Amino acid sequence: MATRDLERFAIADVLHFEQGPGGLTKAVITAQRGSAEIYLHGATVTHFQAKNKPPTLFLSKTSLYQPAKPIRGGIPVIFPWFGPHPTDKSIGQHGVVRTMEWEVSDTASNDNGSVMLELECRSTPETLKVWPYEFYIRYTIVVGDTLDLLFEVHNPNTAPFVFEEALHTYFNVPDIGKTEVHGLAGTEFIDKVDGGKRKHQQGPVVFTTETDRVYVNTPAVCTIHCNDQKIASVSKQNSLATVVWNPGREKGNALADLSGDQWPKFVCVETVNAIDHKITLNPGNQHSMRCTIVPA
Ligand code: TA6
Repeated sequence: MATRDLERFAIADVLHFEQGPGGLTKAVITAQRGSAEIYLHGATVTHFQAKNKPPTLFLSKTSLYQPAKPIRGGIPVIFPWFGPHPTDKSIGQHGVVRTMEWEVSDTASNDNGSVMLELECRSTPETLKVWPYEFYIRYTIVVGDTLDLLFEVHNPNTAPFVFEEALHTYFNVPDIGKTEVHGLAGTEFIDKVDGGKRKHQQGPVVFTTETDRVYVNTPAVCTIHCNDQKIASVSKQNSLATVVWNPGREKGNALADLSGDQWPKFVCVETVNAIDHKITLNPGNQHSMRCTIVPA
């Protein structure tokens, strides 16, 4: 989106656009109650900090900022498939929209001191080659005491389509070894580091090694704790899967855009519809998934 087209969405003293690393455009929000940065590349929120609180989101120091690569950290957006491509493993994982250039469609400064940025993204000839449906997505980000994310998928085709979606949120934690995720006790999960076996969670999720799990039937609030202190909560609507991920030392350091022993500094707790909870969307309909992140 050309800079001159973006200027009409700027809000004096509250929201402006600037170029970040790699020349990628980002929205910089300094609302009364919180600040944020959002790249149009992938609609990736890379920073959120409520007033008088520490930054909530982890962003890798070695992230790439290149048009073909997702940003490592913050909240990459995943659609229309989660994990490997449904039929062709040679196509990259986690869909197409996390590396697309999104358009700004609206901005607003709200009476309660929060600021709204609305982004949109449509299928292109390139996306149709790897996923044969037209789509339209509107993503509304509200920055205040909390970070509120509304992800709306529309089906403009004449046939239904089936999709997966995720807000792949990386949370800052002081030490993954002392981190716990509460809110999933008693639920079933697919253990991706143990051949996809289905297991049951007992107590909070703790991290002693690589952890990559898809919790199914989990609409409830999750809270992240470290050193017995609450860090943040994640509540959601119309999301039935929760993914919890930390790559551990070996895999973390093997990822060039995460290397340098950064792996103990984050946990992903992701708002998802995938695997058991794929969404079938009829022509002309829309599906909305919402996530609200509340720093402690
Ligand atoms: O959400 C967890 C996960 O699917 C893991 O399996 C891991 O691969 C991670 O996402 C990161 O994927 P990425 O493609 O961003 O390297």
